[in-house]
Amino acid sequence: MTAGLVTLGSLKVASRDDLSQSITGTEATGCKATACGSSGGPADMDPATWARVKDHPCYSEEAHHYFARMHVAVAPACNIQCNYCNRKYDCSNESRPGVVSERLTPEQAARKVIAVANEIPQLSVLGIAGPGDAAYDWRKTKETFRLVSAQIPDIKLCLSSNGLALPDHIDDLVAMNIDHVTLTINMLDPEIGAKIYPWIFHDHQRLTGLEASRVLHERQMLSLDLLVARGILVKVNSVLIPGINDAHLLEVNREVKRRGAFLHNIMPLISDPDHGTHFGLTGQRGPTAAELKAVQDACEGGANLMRHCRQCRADAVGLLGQDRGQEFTMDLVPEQVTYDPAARAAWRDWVAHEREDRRAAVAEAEAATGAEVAPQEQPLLVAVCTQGGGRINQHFGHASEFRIYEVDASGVRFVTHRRADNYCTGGAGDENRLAQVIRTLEGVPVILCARIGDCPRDDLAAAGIEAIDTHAHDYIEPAVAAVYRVRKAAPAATRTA
Ligand code: CLF
Ligand code: SF4
Repeated sequence: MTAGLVTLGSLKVASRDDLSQSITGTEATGCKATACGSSGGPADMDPATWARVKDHPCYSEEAHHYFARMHVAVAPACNIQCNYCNRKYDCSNESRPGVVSERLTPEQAARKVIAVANEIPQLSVLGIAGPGDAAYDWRKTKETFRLVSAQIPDIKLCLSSNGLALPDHIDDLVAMNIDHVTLTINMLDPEIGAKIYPWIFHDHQRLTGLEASRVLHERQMLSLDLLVARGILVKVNSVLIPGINDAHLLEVNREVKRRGAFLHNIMPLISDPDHGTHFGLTGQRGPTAAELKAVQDACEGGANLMRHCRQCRADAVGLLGQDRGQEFTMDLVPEQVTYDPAARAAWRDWVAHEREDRRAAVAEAEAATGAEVAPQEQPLLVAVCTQGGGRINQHFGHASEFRIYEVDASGVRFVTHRRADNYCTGGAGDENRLAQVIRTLEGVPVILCARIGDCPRDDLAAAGIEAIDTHAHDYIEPAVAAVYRVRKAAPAATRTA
């Protein structure tokens, strides 16, 4: 059965009902969902802020089910060296910041953005995140934004910077209506910074050691203060480096909150000798999933946390977790492209309707729950296969990413995502890949998918993981809550997985 299992990116101009049927596999007749909680939605912030983030996939967890971003790699120059970065490294299968396959001029980038906007109606944000520093390589960043916003005025402009050069461009940022800026802040303490940054280039000088980190810290705090004062939403990214800044990130979280950051995104260090980075070559490891979660959990109550980051390449295209960049390399982008706004307008219209429908389902479900969390109750972890739209709409064998939710009597919360190679290759299952998926799902006893074959279902069950496809095309949170209620009502010994 394949009805409804479409790639979101393949959707073109269509009626609202067509879009609904494409994503859900059902007619637009409302949902059967029952219970859940929510995060990063309109209930969590004032209406004016919600209006600014509701279509930004990184600033709203809810939005990342519906909207896509693209990065254009126009800014290769950088003014600092991070021990986790090597901008020379390229691999089309590698998804992490700084990695790109082709660098673009602003004119090429503008052409590419228009081509993508015509093909991917979910596109809402153009980000510049390297491969160097968008604020240091400012002339190219600014020219790219100017060219694109002249043609697509409603696209959100977003940039990512280490903060060293950003104060020099604050007036430009405001004048250009750049509403979202990410600052990477890994430390407040220069002693810790000296273990992360060997040098910086500032004010025509190369600085090293403690002096470099002291100046970088001061400029990062100045950037944050200026951006907040000028009304720009700031997300702070921090790279979690075990043994260097793990304990320190709680302090960073509290300080960036105090200074007015909107979100804090704590990301795991990606480290591998093959990447040729200092940390990779010296054996500095990244955190385990449990270590990352422990630091994130410790920060609860401080700055709001982003947990759905996918550590995108600097030329990523598509929904978060998707990378369709290879479909839009410059040799595939026509010399002449004309922007057609119809597909994006139809998509927004559909999303507005879908969001209302989903919220109604969530509210109904929450009203039906309302129980207290029992003492000692451990939340149930549930993995979900989805292609977006907030629905369980992907076959198990096609999933290369599992979204992990936790649920208890207080509701359903998105926790993180875990990646593994997809089980099905060319129509057949791969046992080695299934073993990898089982390892990836360690500690997660339930997986929800749109469909699964008997063989992988049995192997998962043997590993203690119940695969459920009876919630195919339902909204995620209500389905997760329904599974929780069933498992709570039926002791494990009486269930057949
Ligand atoms: Fe790009 Fe960053 Fe803007 Fe998003 S990414 S510049 S805020 S549009 Fe998003 Fe990608 Fe994580 Fe960045 S998932 S790496 S947080
Ligand atoms: Fe690399 Fe970004 Fe660090 Fe520059 S600021 S060295 S581009 S990670």
